[in-house]
Amino acid sequence: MRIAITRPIPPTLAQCELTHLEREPIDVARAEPQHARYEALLEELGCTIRRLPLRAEFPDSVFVEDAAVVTDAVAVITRPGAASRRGETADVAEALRDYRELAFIEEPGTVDGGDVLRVGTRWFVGRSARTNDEGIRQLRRFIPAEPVDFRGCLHLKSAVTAVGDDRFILNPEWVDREGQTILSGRRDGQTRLSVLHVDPAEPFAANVLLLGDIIISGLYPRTVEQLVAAGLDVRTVDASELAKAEGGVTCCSIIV
Ligand code: CIR
Repeated sequence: MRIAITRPIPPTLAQCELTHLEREPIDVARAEPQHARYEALLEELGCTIRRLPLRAEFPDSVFVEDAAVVTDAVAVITRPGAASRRGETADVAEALRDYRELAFIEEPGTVDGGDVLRVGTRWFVGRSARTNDEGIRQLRRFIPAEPVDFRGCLHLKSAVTAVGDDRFILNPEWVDREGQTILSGRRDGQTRLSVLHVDPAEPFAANVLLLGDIIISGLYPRTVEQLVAAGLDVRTVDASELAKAEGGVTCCSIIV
């Protein structure tokens, strides 16, 4: 049985951090039922939802993924790169204590969970404005994550996520050839991973959540077609309001 840790959307969501997007109005009344349907889909795919308390003082707190990275052995509680988000980790740590030993990223290290990717047995960490070299050094004490550079988007998982144990989906505009070589395992004789590309008209479509089926935002129909054509089972959710806060489908849960 898997646990999915989630958190309600705060009424302050419109004051969220934004890096690559222009601020546009966010309709919290519309975001709430979208989030509820996302939780319902996680339940349908076998998860028990553990909902953390609503925290209006943290506008980005619905994006729980950034506060922790969970492996089979440990839960690494992050130190988020955005100062406004650092207080989000306390509730997440409290909940994860029930399932895993805890480890902590400490100052001056910063890591956002959105930068840490698992594909099968391999782990990657994106070097970003949120995840610094010291954070990566600390993370690697617990998780043998291979550093990957990217550009043009907030988190590594905005650019690439797993669609199977040996396959990932990528926006090639945001991860250069060197990064793609690391991901595919061609450099170190690692387990070879194969790659699908997002449709070029849907740059944000690489953020999918693999839970047996693949969960993807309904905003990306062309990429959905490609995933289906590749023989994958795909479930779409309406995540339009959270996308305006620079969040995708992986960000709203921590799967244990
Ligand atoms: C932020 O900038 O931190 C939030 N507005 C969005 C975080 C999305 N999280 C994720 O991709 N893991």
